[in-house]
Amino acid sequence: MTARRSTLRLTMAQAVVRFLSQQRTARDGREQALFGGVFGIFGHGNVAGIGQALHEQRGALPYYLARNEQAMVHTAAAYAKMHNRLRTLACTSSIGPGATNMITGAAGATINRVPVLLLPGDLFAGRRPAPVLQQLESSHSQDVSVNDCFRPVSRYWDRINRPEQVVTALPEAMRVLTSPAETGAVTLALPQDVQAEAYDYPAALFEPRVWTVPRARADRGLLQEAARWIRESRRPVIVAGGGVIYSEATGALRQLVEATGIPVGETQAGKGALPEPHPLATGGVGATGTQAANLLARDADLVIVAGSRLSDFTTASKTAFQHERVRFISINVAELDAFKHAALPLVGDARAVLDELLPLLEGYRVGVEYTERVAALQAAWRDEVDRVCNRQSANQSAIQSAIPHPQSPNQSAVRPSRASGRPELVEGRDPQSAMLAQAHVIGALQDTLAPTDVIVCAAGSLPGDLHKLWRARDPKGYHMEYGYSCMGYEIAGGLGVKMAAPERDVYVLVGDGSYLMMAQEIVTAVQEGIKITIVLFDNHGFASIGGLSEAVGSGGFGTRYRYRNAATGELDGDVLPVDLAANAASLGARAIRADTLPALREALAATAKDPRTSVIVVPVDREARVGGYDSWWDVPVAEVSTTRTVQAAREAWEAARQKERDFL
Ligand SMILES: Cc1ncc(C[n+]2csc(CCOP(=O)(O)OP(=O)(O)O)c2C)c(N)n1
Ligand SMILES: [Mg+2]
Repeated sequence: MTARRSTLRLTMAQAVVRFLSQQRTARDGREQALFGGVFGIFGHGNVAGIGQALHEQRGALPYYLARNEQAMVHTAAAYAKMHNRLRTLACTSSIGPGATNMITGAAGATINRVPVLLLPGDLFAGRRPAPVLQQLESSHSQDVSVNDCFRPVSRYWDRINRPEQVVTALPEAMRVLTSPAETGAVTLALPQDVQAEAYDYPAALFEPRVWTVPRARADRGLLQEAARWIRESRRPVIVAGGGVIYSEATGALRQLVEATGIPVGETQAGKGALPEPHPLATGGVGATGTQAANLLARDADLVIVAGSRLSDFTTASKTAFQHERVRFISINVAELDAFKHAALPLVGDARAVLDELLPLLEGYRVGVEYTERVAALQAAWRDEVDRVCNRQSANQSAIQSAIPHPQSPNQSAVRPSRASGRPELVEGRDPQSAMLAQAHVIGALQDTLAPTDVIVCAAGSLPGDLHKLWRARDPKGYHMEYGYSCMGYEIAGGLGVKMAAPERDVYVLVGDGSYLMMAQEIVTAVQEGIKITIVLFDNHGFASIGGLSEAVGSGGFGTRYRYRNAATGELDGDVLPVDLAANAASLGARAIRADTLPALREALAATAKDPRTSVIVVPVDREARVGGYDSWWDVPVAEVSTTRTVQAAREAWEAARQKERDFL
């Protein structure tokens, strides 16, 4: 007795849109729609397919028009990150350049382990009109398109050559998107002709479906062994990564550290895992970490890693942990991460594992001497931050004398300001008045913003400065994309954050280089009435890479936004006549220029009350940089060179490299 299967006759694109609108995720009994909408830019590769389906099924999923395909993937990734990976956005593009524009965003999402669904259009599966506009031709195969470039940057990749293939492809795509261990970019390449082709789809495909995001538990025996290791340790530290925040394990982490006295250092993605102020919060750890966290890491005999990929920034290129017999315990949903540094692997959800570890540690607490050391380091660091941010007065010289000399060539970020010798830097300003240092602006923002406000950032010198100086007072208040550190993420990401958390105020902190690379999503924010406040740090080029270039002996070559100088042949002429405030205003934002701290505070107060998206342009001194603290980052220096500074940098690099360790 077989009941006739009920079917729906739809185009493949209509089936995709209908299916996506029915997907939900659940964790801890809380359920939500997986997709908050679809971002897109239409072209001939999707307008008649996905575009037609979205139009016909208006109401199923809201559609947002982006300005650049890369940016819309960043927006989706930021939205997903803000939702602790329980929700995301889909992105539709045309074929060819629209599709390949998404590749950078895909790589960013996959590297950061956040879910995004990408639906690039693809060449005709039927092939008759080939070669079509924008087609990549190959003499060895007709089964090639530019969308094959998505393969290495996607956690799941498929090409839908027949309409019925989505019946099996879509559930697989959802499984990967909602898997905490496997998630990243999921790409379904949709040939232009197949998108418009009809098929009798089983109606069951469009039933509401709930994807439970599990809280996997670690092996019981390994948990007990981990508890033994912790009991044996005298100087344990915790490195908290993004996984702690995604799994909503911040409460469990606090309980565990309060019971044991173990201090916490945070990665960029993990900042806010133990919100400040807390007696055991030591701030960022690693290459851009705080002195407190880095000294504790250096001497630790046991490192408990929770939800971190242990990137080179976190491990200071494998120099952060110098105790002769240091061991690692790693709590992670992904085996790939849990086994790094030959760690005792606790493969599981951060919250579930921390919850189960806690009772096994009953009665254990670190020694009094260690607790006192943590407290002393923390207090010293707090003073240092206040000094660097110059909370009392905006006297620039304080910052330069305050910061100890860097430990390595790559951290030689503090050097005397040459502000007095550069009256041309800001037109119309008194050459004697010191230009703001970035750290002062960060201090002013910290003092002004509410704990639940979100700062969004990704590339340049800001991530390092913020990792050190920012006090994250809320687990979702510090949104840093530092897996890919992709210039251009900032504004697009800020849009995604605000869409995910409309109840919070969102502040995008962006350098002039990143801004010039990708500012156009301001228009999308204006179009949608989504308010973000952008603080634009203008230092006429790349302070970060300029500093790095100086550190490797190349003198900041090619990193300044200045005219080519006919006399020298170099880019060391006058500052370019770019008016960033005028640029922002032209895109529809409210634009304010703030040259001083009082002006900045005034601008922040004005924009807080304003429902519009605003850009506050703050000129900052490129040379007034924040230094490194007992840390290092491995950037190899030229082995042979005729330049003296390069030779010196190479020597210093060879010496510093001796500290790198293998953990086997
Ligand atoms: C897409 C992309 N291209 C290049 C880089 C390398 N890079 C890192 S920081 C940086 C300069 C950023 O300049 P800006 O935004 O002005 O920040 P600043 O360094 O001045 O603080 C560059 C080129 C990158 N991270 N991303
Ligand atoms: Mg800059």
